Amino acid sequence: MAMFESLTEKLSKVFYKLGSRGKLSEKDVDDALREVRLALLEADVNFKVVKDFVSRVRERSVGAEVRQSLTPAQQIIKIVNEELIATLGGTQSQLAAGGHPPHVAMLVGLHGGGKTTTAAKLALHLRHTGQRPLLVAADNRRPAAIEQLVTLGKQLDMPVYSEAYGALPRDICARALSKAKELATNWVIVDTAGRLQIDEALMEELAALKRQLKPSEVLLVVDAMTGQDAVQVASEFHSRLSLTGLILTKMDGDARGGAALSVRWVTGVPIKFIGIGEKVDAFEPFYPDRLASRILGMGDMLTFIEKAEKTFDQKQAKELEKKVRTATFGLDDFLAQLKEIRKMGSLDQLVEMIPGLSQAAGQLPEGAAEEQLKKVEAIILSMTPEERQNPAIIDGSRRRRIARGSGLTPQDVNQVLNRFRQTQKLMKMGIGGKLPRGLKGMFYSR
Ligand SMILES: Nc1nc2c(ncn2[C@@H]2O[C@H](COP(=O)(O)OP(=O)(O)O)[C@@H](O)[C@H]2O)c(=O)[nH]1
Ligand SMILES: [Mg+2]
Repeated sequence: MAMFESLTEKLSKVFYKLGSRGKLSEKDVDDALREVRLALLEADVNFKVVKDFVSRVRERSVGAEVRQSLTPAQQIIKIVNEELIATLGGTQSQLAAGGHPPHVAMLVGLHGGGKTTTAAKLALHLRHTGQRPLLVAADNRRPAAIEQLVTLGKQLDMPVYSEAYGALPRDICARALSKAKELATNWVIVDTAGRLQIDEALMEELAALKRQLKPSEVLLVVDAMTGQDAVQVASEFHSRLSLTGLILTKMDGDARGGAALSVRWVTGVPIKFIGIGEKVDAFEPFYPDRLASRILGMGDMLTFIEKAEKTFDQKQAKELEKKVRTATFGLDDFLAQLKEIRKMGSLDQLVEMIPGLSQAAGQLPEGAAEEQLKKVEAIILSMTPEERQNPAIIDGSRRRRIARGSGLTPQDVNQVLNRFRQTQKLMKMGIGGKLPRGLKGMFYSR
């Protein structure tokens, strides 16, 4: 989405800078958050939203949320992502079909925001999900408005209820509901009149229609290109009509995106759909998490964070802890852990992302970590199960045999054994932490 390009670029720079550091001081976090704040303001995000957002992220970043499976920079990215999702509404918000059918969705909004186009898009979306919608042309202010909806209906082979220019919206709507029953459609989508600006007469007309139609959805169609104006418009419509949802149109445009990032937080009304083009199929349900990851521009990193947490934090950490406690953690386990890690991707890439390892990795030539891992693996594989479980029995002759078997030297075997013992000791003392740190001990002396 062109809309967030510049914001994404700025945020990426901030995180890149953070990522190049090992440990983060409070000042590092503050500096980064200052830049995040500026980037959001430049993207035209509402200043209150920015203030709230930054303070939530700061609080969590300096708080006690220590996760050993992530680097400090990754932890901040994770927090920013989660708070971005929260700002955008948390979970996906679906259409509500309350009461008996036909369910009514009333589309309201300013002139030119995309109501008529969106009515057709929504009808098509509903049909794709197995519903039977009827479109209603209740915008009686211009003959062209009725004609526009009728034409779209023909294009989509979708029923449209319309009357001659001049009929009153309330009469049109009353007769449209009978028509819906006659056609056995289960949704009625009402395209209402707009104005260039909010005015009292419009609000009264819409409020009266709402009382009459008892819609399960009152959806404000608002142009995301209008920035902070969109937020203002949404607040006013919501205070008069108690909106149930927002549809942001023209998200394909190259505005700065501030409206999209502010409107939910300011109004409390969920964004339900977005329009991403002029064509009738350029329309999607709104997913806060997808937009957040698009804005952050680091889908891969977020996937990694999720995977790493799942792998290390839960299952593995528990098993390891148990083994360490009962002192049965052997080289076999170590090998299994190494293999588990490899499943997640190329080792060099992973090492970059693993806490503690990332700094060390920076000092190594490319491929060195992979090389090291192969050595460790070869050595452990050349041991007997007994040796793996109890490395203390490995004497000089066993060491030479293992070296021959792995094609390496007895010194290499010693190195691996020493580091394993160090790791084991640290783990028993409870300061080695979870696997990634233990792994660090295997590769690099401290
Ligand atoms: N690029 C783009 N154009 C849109 C989108 N939604 C509506 N439009 C255009 O916006 C203009 C106004 O739309 P219309 O449905 O007539 O607005 P209404 O006055 O609120 O009924 C039309 O030219 C539409 O093609 C969208 O998501 N993306
Ligand atoms: Mg219209």
